[in-house]
Amino acid sequence: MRKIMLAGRSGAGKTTLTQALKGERLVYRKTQYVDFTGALIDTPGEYVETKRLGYALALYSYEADVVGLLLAADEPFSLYPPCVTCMVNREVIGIVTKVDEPDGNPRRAAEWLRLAGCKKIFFVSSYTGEGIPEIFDYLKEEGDVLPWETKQKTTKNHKKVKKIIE
Ligand SMILES: Nc1nc2c(ncn2[C@@H]2O[C@H](COP(=O)(O)OP(=O)(O)OP(=O)(O)O)[C@@H](O)[C@H]2O)c(=O)[nH]1
Ligand SMILES: [Mg+2]
Repeated sequence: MRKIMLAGRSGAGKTTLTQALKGERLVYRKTQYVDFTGALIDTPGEYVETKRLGYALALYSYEADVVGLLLAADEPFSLYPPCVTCMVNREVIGIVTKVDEPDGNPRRAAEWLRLAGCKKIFFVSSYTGEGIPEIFDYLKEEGDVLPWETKQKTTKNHKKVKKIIE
């Protein structure tokens, strides 16, 4: 699986998305540091919220193949400057999170991500699992077998996901 670094303001749903991708139980855990474990790089929201730390994010992106900019469907405004994706020389995708939120506006969030420079946008809910397979498909590398591509039982599938991610 290609390595993805997740960035977005605090509460955008980065850590929860990493848990959903790994098939783990969703537990709230404040991210306190840039977490490099496996194919998912989780970052604290403060890096997007603080100008100087934003530059550090651009440096951390060298560790990844893809950068995912997250914006929750219910965020009232975007923190991303126009065309900010040119700050990094990695593919940058937009991920609209919390699409299950009844008061959210996923289309508006997607538009803000497009203005930031994201060409490809995913719509996900870590709560319902919507959009998770599409992210896996996008990050899949030759030789990776995704859980739903086999007929094995769920527990074996979980092990398979862990193997691809870790
Ligand atoms: N409704 C809904 N809530 C979500 C979803 N994903 C995350 N949340 C909630 O949003 C809150 C913040 O989620 P986190 O994943 O911790 O956010 P984060 O981006 O990692 O935040 P920092 O670690 O502070 O940068 C938690 O209360 C989650 O339960 C989702 O898909 N739908
Ligand atoms: Mg977090």
